[in-house]
Amino acid sequence: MKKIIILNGPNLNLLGEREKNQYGSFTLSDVEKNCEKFASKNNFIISFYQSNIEGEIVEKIQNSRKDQNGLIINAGGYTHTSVAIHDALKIIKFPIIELHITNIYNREDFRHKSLISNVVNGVICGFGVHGYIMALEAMKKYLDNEDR
Ligand code: CA2
Repeated sequence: MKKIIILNGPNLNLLGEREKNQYGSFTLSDVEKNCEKFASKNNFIISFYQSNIEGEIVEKIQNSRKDQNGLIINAGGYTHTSVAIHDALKIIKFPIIELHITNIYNREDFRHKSLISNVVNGVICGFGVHGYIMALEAMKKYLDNEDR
């Protein structure tokens, strides 16, 4: 069975607790349950990880390189600042999907630049937490076709 890791960056542990008009009222644990449902229907093994610490995310990406088949990342605020996460993603040989709950292009200017978009296969943003399922569907397509 194919293994997919879903990484979430800073502050996403608070999803559903505040800024509900922007991010919706689902919690990260609701999102995880939904992803688990999709995974079991589609014969994937998924693992879910959240950290507020840049270095921990870098280590998780590095450690995934030998035992995963796909990686989905919502790097949160680090999307716009982290050369270290960019560099870690660059070493990955399997498909990577960048994901954002909100449309980062209709928000503040500082969110318009992603430092990771140029080292991923595709980007999903602006579809709320449904984006996580969209990313899994996209990943399924990549893995079925054995692309990259
Ligand atoms: O839209 C996204 O998914 C973001 O990656 C979320 C980041 C933001 O810095 C990016 O520009 C876009 C922020 C995560 C904050 O997460 C919270 C959500 C709801 C409640 C509290 C925190």
